[in-house]
Amino acid sequence: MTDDVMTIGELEDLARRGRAEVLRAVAHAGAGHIGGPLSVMDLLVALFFRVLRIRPTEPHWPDRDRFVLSKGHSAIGLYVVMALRGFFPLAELKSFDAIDSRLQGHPDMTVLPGLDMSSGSLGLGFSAAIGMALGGQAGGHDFATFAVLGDGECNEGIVWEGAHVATRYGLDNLVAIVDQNGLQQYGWHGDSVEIRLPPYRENELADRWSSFGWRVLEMDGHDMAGMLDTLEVARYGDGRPTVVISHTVKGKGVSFMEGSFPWHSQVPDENQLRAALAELGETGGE
Ligand SMILES: Cc1ncc(C[n+]2csc(CCOP(=O)(O)OP(=O)(O)O)c2C)c(N)n1
Repeated sequence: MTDDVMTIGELEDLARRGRAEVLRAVAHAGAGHIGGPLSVMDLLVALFFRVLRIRPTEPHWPDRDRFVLSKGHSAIGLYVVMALRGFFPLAELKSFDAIDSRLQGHPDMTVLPGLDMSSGSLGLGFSAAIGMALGGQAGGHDFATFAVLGDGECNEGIVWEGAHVATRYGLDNLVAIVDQNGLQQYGWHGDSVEIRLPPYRENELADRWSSFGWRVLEMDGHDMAGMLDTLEVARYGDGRPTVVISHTVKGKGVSFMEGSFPWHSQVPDENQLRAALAELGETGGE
């Protein structure tokens, strides 16, 4: 929780600004991911500014809620929100992906305080989150553990091994949130290779998690007010772990990136960056 509770409008504005910072950082580094960080931006703002019990100036505070970005390739989205929240200076975003940076292309907990887990190999971050929730339960701690996964990530077998274990131990202190943006890096193609099919059909993900015994909630991952309501419910379990299916748009916020799988990890050139920033209402330079 922040000390001063921000309004919905202020949170929305932070997400808009966060998207612009993602684009600037990736363009500056000449590498990185865009589609996933943009789809998950509103959620990260909601979590870091309202939902998670954290202290940016005391990142190792033992009672903090644990957070794992299991879809670790969206690291730049997480770094931007952590910087906005005060974990480190915004200026450090310029070092994204440099060899000696704390802000690696995928999160590295050994160099950046505030990260509870390194991630990037899809599925593994979620397993670690389950371990944290188990530790919290065994130690009688009241912190919650949140893990954010991609819908493409849910193609990994280890996700379902974890889903099984979490219900076996009744981990109602665990919240998985699936950023269901309907695209992955490539995935199955439709009538041509330019058309990529969603990793899961409509309702399929919710049914799968439910069949593993999880409580399933759904939300619009771009509706800040609705998200805060849903995440508040998710935080307090009912004996079962909770999954929130967050319906989003890959590349959200920039018309020519939305729903376009090549923008998973494409780097904008100067003109594309200028156009994207203009769409986001950023008048400042690139
Ligand atoms: C085990 C593993 N296999 C493959 C990759 C390469 N990879 C990186 S991102 C990605 C697609 C992930 O899709 P999704 O989880 O839907 O992420 P989003 O659309 O939110 O970016 C893949 C296959 C990886 N990081 N880890």
